[in-house]
This record gives sequence, C-alpha cells and structure tokens, in this order.
Amino acid sequence: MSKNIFLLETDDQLCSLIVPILEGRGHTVKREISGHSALESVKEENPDLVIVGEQLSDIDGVGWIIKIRQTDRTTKLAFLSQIWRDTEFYQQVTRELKVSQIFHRPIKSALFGPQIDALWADRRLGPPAGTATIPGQVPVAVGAGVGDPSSALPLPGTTSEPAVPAFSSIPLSASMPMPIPGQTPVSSISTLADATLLAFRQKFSKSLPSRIKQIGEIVDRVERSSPDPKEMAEARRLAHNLKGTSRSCGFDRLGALAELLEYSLRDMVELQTDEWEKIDKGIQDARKESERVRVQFMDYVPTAEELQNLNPDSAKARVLMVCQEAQPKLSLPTNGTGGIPLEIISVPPGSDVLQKAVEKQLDAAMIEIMPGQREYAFQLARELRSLPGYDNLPLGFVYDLDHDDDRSDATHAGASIFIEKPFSQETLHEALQHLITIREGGRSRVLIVDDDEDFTELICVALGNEGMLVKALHDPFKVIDVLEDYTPDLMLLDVMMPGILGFDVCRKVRSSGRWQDLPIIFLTAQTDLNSRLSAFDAGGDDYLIKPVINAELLKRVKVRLDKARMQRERQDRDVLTGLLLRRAFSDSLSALLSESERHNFNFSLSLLDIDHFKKVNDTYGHLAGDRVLAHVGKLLRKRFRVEDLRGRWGGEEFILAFRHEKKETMQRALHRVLEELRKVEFKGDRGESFNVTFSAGMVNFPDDGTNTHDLILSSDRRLYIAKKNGRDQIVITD
Ligand code: GH3
Ligand code: MG
Ligand code: MG
Repeated sequence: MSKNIFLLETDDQLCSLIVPILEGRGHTVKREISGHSALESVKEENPDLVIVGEQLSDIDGVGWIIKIRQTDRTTKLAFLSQIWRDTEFYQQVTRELKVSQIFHRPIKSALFGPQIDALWADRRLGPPAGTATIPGQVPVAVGAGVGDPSSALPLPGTTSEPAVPAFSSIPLSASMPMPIPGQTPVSSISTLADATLLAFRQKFSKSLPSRIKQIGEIVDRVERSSPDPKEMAEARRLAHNLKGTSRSCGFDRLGALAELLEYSLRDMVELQTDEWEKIDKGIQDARKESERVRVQFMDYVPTAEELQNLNPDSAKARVLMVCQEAQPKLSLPTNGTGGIPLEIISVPPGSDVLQKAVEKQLDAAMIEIMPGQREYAFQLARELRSLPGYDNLPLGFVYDLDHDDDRSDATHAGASIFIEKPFSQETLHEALQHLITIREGGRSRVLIVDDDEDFTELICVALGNEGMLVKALHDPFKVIDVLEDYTPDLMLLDVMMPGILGFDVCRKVRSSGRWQDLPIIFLTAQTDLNSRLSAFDAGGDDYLIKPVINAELLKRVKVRLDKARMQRERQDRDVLTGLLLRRAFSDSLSALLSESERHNFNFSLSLLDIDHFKKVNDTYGHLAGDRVLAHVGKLLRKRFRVEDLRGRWGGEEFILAFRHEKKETMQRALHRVLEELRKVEFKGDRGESFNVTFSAGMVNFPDDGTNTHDLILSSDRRLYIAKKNGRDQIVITD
C-alpha cells in the first residue's frame, strides 16, 4: 500500500540510495532538510512515516524527534543512525520517544525496503502464508515486529487501530489439553524433557492464581483517571510474561488472553472508561481460564524424578570442598546476575576424595591446607588434576593464619585463589564464582538473555538436564559485563525485550572483537522472512521460534556448541601436546598484557626448550621424540593454574605466561616441573630407557619489557644463557 513518507536528511548521497528504494515500493517521498519547516509540514500533511536523519540543516535529528514528540506522540518515526550508540540511547529513543525503528548506516538496500514495509505489517493476522506455524499455536499473535515493541501496536488516538479480537472470539479448541503422560507429544520431545516439561507445567499452573492476582491488584490500586505509568508498565510486564510462559507450556488460550490483557494495559494516560472495562474483563477471563488449566493439573502427581528434573543439580556448578568442617549450605541466587548456582560437595580430608571426584563431574575444587600438612594439600591437588578430564580443573586453597607464604608450590599445584580462615560466606561465594568462571573447556556454558523469568527458568531446566551450565540474564543492558564474567560458549537471545531489541543487543556484542565467534541463537515469536533476515543481519547464527520446542532447542544448542568447540580446538590447540598454538598463544598474551597494563598487574613469561632433543630423535627414534613432547605438554597442562597460558612455540620449544606472578615465584614453580621431568623414564623405539631435561629463560612484565616482542626476545636471550651454562636450568637474569 502506498504511503506518504517524509525524509529528513541532509546527506544527498544517502537520499539518492533511499529514495529510489521507497519509490520503487510505491511510496511517495518528500524530502526536507530543515527541521523547522519539517515540523510545520508534518502538522499540515500528517505523513504516514517520517524518516529522520542524524543531522538536519538547523537541528540534529534526535533534537528534532524530541521536539516533535512534545506535541505529537502519534506520527510514526524512524531514525537513521550514523554511528553505534550505547544501549541507553536505544532505550530512550525507542521507548520514550516512540521511534519505531532505528536503521544503521550503511543502509543495506536489500533489507531497507522490507523493513520499512514491515512497519505497517498487520501482525494480528498470524504468520504470513507460507511460513511455518507451530502445532497448537493460535494465530492471533499480536507479537511486535522488527521495530520497537510499541510500533506494532497502534498508538492511542490513531485512526488506524485494527480490530482486536474480542476475548470471547478465541477458539476454545486452541487450548488443547496438555499432553497427558503416555500420549504422543506434539514434537519429538525426548521423554526426559517431556516429563520435565510436564512437571514444569504443573508448577506453573499452580502459580497462575497469584500471578493474575498480582495484575489485578495493580489494576485495582491505580487511579483510573491518571494511572501511574510505572505501575501500568509493571502490570504489562506481568501480563507479557504470563503470555510467554503460557505459550511455552502449551496453554495457548491463556496465552492469547494474556496477550490481549497486555495489549489493553498499554501505557496510556487517558484510558477511556470502556478500556478499563476491557481490562477488568480481561483479568476475569484470564482468571477463569487459569482456573481451568489449574484443575487439569490438579490430579497429576509428578514422579520423584520429574521433581528432581525440575530443579536439576546438573544445572549447578559443582564444587568439591575438602575441609575439616563441613560447609554450611550456601544460599546463592539461582538466576539473575548474582552468580552461577552452586552445589557444594563437602568431604573431610583423608576420605576418598579422588573417588568422589570421579563420581561427580566437578567444575572446581577448594582444598584446605591444614597446619603442618601443606604437602598433603598440594599432593591432593596434583592427583585431582591427573584424573581424566581434570587437567584444567580450577583449584583454590583455604589456609590458616600460620601458613607459610610460599606461593610457588601452590601455583605449581594449580591454586588460582587463596582464602584465609575464618572466611565469610560472601568471601567463599566470590572465590567459588571466580573459580568456576576461569574454567576452560569442561561443561558447556549457556547464557540466556530474556526478560521473562519463567521462560528462562524453563530453559535452565531443559538445558540443565542435559548437563549444561545455564545462566539467565533478565536485564539485556548488562550483557557485555555478564559475557566478560561468565564467558559462555553460546548465547540464547530474546528478541522482544523492554527497552531494547535482541537484534541491537547482538550487534553490540558482535561489535566487540572478543565475541565475534560466540554462537548466538535468537528466540523469536516472529516467523516472517523479514525477522529472519534481521536476525542474520544483526549477526545471529540461528533463530528459534518461540514458544521453543524442547527437542529442537536442545538439538540446535548442542549442534552449535559442538561445532564451536571443535572449531576452537582445531584452530587453537596443538594436537601432539594439547597446548595452545603459537598464534592463539600470541593472541592470549596480548590480551594478558593489556589487562596487566590496565590494572597494574605483574606477570611473568618463560621460553622453554628441551635439551639435546635432536639427539633424542637420532638415538631413540622420532616416535620416542614425539612421546617426550606429548609428555612435556601434559605436564605443563596439569601443573600451574587454569588461567596461566601455555603454548607450543614451535618444534621442541614451549612458552608459558603466569598471570599476576613474578618470575622469582614462578622460577621455583617451574623448577618443580623440571624436577618432575628429570625423574620420568622414557622408552626408546627399541625399548631402551632415557631421561630428558629442559632449559628456560624467564622475564617479568613490566620490569624486563613492556611489549610482547621485547619480553619474548629477553626470555630467548636468557634461554640461550641457560643452554650455554650447561642446560637443565632456568635463568631469570641476563
Ligand atoms: P639444544 O639443547 O641446544 O636445544 O639442542 P637440541 O638438539 O634440542 O636443538 P636443535 O634445535 O638442534 O634440535 C631440535 C630438534 O627438534 C630438531 C627437530 O628435528 C626436532 N623436532 C622439532 N619438532 C619435532 C617434532 O614434532 N617431533 C620430533 N620427534 N622432533 C621434532
Ligand atoms: Mg632443544
Ligand atoms: Mg630448539
């Protein structure tokens, strides 16, 4: 349908790109460059859309938008942004200034036209023909589109308000009874996940009365003549979440009712009496329907396994605490940004700690150093990290006041953290959270960013049951900080969130070099081509249709995780030694250097070379030589802390970097490794025994160099000195 569009933009080149696209789609375009005269013409001509550029001849674009919104809240606006802005900007522009869509330059011509047309797409009629529908879903979705949530909904006072289906017109058949145990589920949901979902549905159905009551209380509380916008926003949020989770649970009729309620609660200053009546009726209908749902589940008794699945321990990070006294249960937040939920397994020293570690899949361990028994703690740490799959298990030590402050043994054994007794719950919590997040490899970590707490709980349950660690973030504006702390392997990202679109969150994440390769899967209620294009355009890897079907979700997440992990391993790791390859090491070293510069930290670096390796090859065979390299790799992997960097520099040369630790400390730690290596008996190709040693040079940042090039050069010089002085030693000065 032809629309009347105003284009306020001073950039001729940009206009010569945009105008033909719009005109080619049958729209009339009027261009203005003066903000002042544009205000007049908008008032006179009442265009269907105003596209506002960054800078007009007399005012900047955002200034113009603020100005027009002082008197006109209804004209549809889009903004052409020249640069990437912070998320606060997006929130302000889309929510407060009611801008329907922000376009970023450079404009992608293939997307621009469809995105503009989508601003008028009537999404009330369900997915467009030819797109997939989800079994059991009611096609009354009022889901918003690519733009701001409010853009899909008519603003108050607009004449084009499409008819909202009456509450009673929702077909009852839409609320098919939930799959009964034993009945074939809608999709090929695995039995475990299905049982879990069933238990979750029951739990959710029980919470329905109080959820609806909460909305009702707000509605009763507010002054009808001038409702508090914050209260209304809260009621709308509750209705929105009720909608989402009802759909995820398959309570489609309730979902549809909640959706209408959400729509009726839109933030309006001048709600008419009949609109309040609609809201009251909506609450009544939702209450009735929720009662019907609740009754259906009343007689359903979940099995113990189902209940267990509902709160899966597997979704928690498991920490082994080897301490004299059992630790009180830590009461930690299970979601939000408070940390990863933890399960603490307390065992007394001396008991069969290793057995416990084999039985449980650990994410970290904390060991108490008892007075006079330091060696026991270090030995235990080394044994733990010798267990299969545990060579980078993060470790912490708890010590008493009388401990002797030699950190080299502890870092050799792999201690990333020390806490002093007695310690508070907060200290322990912080220490454990740190340990878990520095874990590399190990269990896959998923971050789900979605404002709907019930939905994230459902996802945590489903993925947790598959052994993944899942963290939920309900505030999309914190995403960058949480990524840095949690370092997930994959992110699930909701599209419609208050104040910001998932697409913009994704762009922001992608714009930081560090998260370029993070697999990102969008969760979206939109199935149309335009939304899919937007998902990929924003840098997403995949998208899933909400309400997410469990089996599909699990499968896609797993495939993505496997692919990403394999790719990372192949790119970064040397097959023979399992250490970082030169390139990956260099990247990590640069990151360590800039981090150390920023925070004024020390670190030390070492180049290490096996002595007379050519002779090993010549005398005992090349395969024996390879076995030596593999063994040294394993030793370096198992010793030191998870956060230390260890790489194969080339041939029989290795490179190490120790975070926060000086070369004097690390020389002693590395010396212990040298002692261990000397004792290893290698076998030649003809069965003969031999031993090897290494030489190393070591430097400190910043004392011995302030860039990676100088540091490596100096350690190489010291390595050469070590060789010249008879090998089998570590040199830390020139
Ligand atoms: P130095 O004590 O002075 O370091 O003497 P070196 O013999 O260890 O040093 P040199 O650099 O002369 O010899 C290194 C040898 O390492 C030569 C090369 O064939 C061998 N080498 C390099 N990469 C590999 C590998 O992947 N496997 C095996 N088996 N040998 C390797
Ligand atoms: Mg050598
Ligand atoms: Mg060499």
